[in-house]
Amino acid sequence: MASIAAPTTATAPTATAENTGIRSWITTVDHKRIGTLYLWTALFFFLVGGFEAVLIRTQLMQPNMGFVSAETYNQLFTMHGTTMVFLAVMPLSAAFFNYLIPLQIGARDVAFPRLNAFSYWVYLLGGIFITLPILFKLAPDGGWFGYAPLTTPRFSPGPNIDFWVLGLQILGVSSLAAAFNFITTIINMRAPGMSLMRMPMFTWMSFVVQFLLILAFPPITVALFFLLMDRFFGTNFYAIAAGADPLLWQHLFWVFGHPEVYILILPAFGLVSEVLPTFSKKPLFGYNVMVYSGIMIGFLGFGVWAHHMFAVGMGAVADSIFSLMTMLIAIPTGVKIFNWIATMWAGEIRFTVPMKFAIALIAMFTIGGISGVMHSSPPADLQQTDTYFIVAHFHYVLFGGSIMGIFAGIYFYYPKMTGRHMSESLGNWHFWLNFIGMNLTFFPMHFSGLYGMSRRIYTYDAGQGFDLFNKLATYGTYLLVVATLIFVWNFLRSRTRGAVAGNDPWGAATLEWSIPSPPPEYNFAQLPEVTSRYPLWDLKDPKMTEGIDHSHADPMQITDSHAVPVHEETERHTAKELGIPMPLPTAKPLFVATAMVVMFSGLLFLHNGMFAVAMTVTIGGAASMAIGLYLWLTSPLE
Ligand code: HEM
Ligand SMILES: [Cu+2]
Repeated sequence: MASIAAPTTATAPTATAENTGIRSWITTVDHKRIGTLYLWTALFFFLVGGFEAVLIRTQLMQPNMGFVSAETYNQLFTMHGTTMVFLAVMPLSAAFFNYLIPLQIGARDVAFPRLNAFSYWVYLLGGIFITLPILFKLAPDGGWFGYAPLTTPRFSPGPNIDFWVLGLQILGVSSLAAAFNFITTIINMRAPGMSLMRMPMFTWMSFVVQFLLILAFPPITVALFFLLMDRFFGTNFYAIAAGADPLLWQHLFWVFGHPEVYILILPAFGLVSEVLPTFSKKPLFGYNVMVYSGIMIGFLGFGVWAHHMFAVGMGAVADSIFSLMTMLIAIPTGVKIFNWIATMWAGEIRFTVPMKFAIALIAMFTIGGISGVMHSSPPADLQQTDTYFIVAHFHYVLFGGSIMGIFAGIYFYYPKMTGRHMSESLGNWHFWLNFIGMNLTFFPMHFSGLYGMSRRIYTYDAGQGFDLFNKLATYGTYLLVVATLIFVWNFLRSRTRGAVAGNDPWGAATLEWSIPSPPPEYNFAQLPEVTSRYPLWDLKDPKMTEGIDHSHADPMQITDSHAVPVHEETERHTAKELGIPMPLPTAKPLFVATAMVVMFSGLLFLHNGMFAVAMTVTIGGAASMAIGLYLWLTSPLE
């Protein structure tokens, strides 16, 4: 089967002389540790969102089930969608941004390490804030896209939607801060010689995603702010009776919402673009075109939002334009799929677990992409919209695409992050059960949808043609539960029991594999000067890239006096021994994040007539935040 070159007898990797207590995690500003925190937290929320899905599918297993009430069901699908999008997939991508971008570009950390810690803490606290209410049956219940006026106080008087509005507002701060940080990092901190067109494809796709984040979050921030004003201060932004435009929310939300789906998928595209060349022993086919198609997807992604609104009656002109734009975006996406296949073509393929997940992404995402093109046609969409056909479609892209790509990334980078491999045999069990379970869950939904089953209904009558498909989908979900448990076991156990991995266990091409696993705190003892897109292949096996254009320069011509040629570093030191200045650990970002969440939570009291309490908490939070920021910004970095 898969060839793993790792000797199992070598000594176990030890964390260097670094402190590993809980305090060190709370005060860390190291991008690798923050990436690890993101990974664990997001996997936890993935399990929460998955558990909600299991409850949903159990309720839908048979006609007329009474497993949960209609109101609980509303909360379950809303929180399932919200959790998977904002608390699982986005932060799983963020885990890789954090861990990998500095390593791939040959940097010692991100541009603003403390801001990075702040992003994580805001995410964690915002995630807890929006998730806890479900334990009290007070969770948001207006769907993951929270359509106003349904979510205005007139139609949703309880506190449920308050948690959603405030929670998303909080999470948006985290995403924006992180995006500015990564843009600055990628622009300013690349190792000498690492031109833009030599960057690894994961870094490239992440770069595009950061621009999507900073351009897509402002519209939803405005939309949420209006809703917040309507809910807490009695304004009428979304009150139809007072003259509001009933489509205002939908436009603002989907101007964010469609780019958001590319925010969810492009990082996974980036990850498989690292995995496929490694296990095909061939450079990525059409690197330049891959870059341009990623940028193109990002641009076009802002011009298709109203395909979510064909059913609202926008008129023939608008429908036609948005329909055409949507069909156009299939082109750069198709280009990527062809290029991945061409990368594997005639390659020396090794079917490792990450490779299987990467291939599964290509196949499953293509199915979701094709049903997407189907509903880019307004007459077809009018039949499909709000049915299970749509649910089938977006799970093929989100589960079959994002989640498959992220699993490929986890199996691929686990040895780099921990110094040990995950078990291949458990990984294979996970892969196959996951693959079969996913198709069994979501493929039948195409049929129940075309038979007319609406999404977001908590039960249905027998004999409408949906029964069999629902039963299959629920069995598929139970298979996914087994698959996920195997993954969790493998993930936890391999930290201490997995086969030891060296610097470069898979024979990969990029800089992150030139340093020890797990990487020392300072990443690179000496900054490498990059002379090619595939520096490690040039170093170890130049034949692999011979005759292939990969913006290659003479590796002996070092132009930067601080840099050394790319080489393998096998020794592990502390930053102190090497005299490398490291940013000081600090809990101030955590303090500021907490103060900000307290500030937002204060508003919740307004609805219970506790004006004084609300103002005290909100103003207290704001003041603590200001003080925290002052202390943070005036304390020395190193
Ligand atoms: C673990 C396996 C999963 C199962 C069994 C599952 C099942 C479902 C079902 C049955 C619904 C429809 C609920 C309804 O309309 O009444 C749904 C909605 C949704 N799911 Fe999943 N899902 C899974 C994973 C995911 C993942 C990985 C994502 C995203 C990354 C995701 C995102 C969503 C979203 C955004 C909705 C829409 C929620 C709404 O209508 O407001 N799901 N899921
Ligand atoms: Cu869209």
